[in-house]
Amino acid sequence: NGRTVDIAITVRGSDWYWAVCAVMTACTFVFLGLGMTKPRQHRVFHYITASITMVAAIAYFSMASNLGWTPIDVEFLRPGDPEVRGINREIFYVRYIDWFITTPLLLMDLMLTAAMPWPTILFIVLVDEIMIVTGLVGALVRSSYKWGYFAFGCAALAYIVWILVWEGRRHANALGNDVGRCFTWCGSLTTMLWILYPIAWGVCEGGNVISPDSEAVFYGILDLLAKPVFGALLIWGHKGIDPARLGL
Ligand code: RET
Repeated sequence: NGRTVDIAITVRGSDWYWAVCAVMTACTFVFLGLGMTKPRQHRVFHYITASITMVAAIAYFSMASNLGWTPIDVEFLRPGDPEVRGINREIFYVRYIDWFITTPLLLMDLMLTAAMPWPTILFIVLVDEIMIVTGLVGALVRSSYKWGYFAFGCAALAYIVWILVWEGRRHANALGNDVGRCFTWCGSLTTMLWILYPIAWGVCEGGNVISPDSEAVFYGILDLLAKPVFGALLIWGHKGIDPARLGL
């Protein structure tokens, strides 16, 4: 008669997921609509940014519908004791599918703004994908090896932050005041927010310190700032900038 302890099946949490889904959907249409007012050659950043909120809208649709998650054992009360199987937590793997698509696009927004060389763009996207995949694998691993994956992910993030705050800023400032200002605003927002994601992971998927309802709020606020608010700031910042100046 093994006993399984289930925790935190969200009820009210779903409303919040629907609300974020609605915001992401609305922003997708706004970003695309703003793009339609411009000639095709001037729509690069509208298309990239709208794709980001579009993917997020679908991910939030999944989570609001209580899909895209799997139960993972996070605590063993008495390891090896067949009487107690442990405590499991709902791990939303759909977040990582979202991030795998959207974080490279967010970096493309920033790297293209700074007119970075293609080899750097390619490499930062690859490192970003490593960061997301290590986060996913770490979230699914039951043992404390999960923190090994977490460490690899943090190393990847450190590289990304270094490229953004050092190389990126230098490149953007060389392109003029307007480009420099746009990159500094959007790059700083990104740097501050992205550092909070591993902290959220540590107290949710990693350490199981806060409940899945709190996780929904934590990641939700981060996602709203990192996608729609970031996107609005970026598109606004590009208002007076001719993409031809960035080699686009
Ligand atoms: C993980 C865990 C492994 C270590 C690190 C992580 C960082 C994740 C980040 C995610 C950013 C997501 C964004 C989503 C858009 O809305 C995978 C949590 C460093 C930085 C910007």
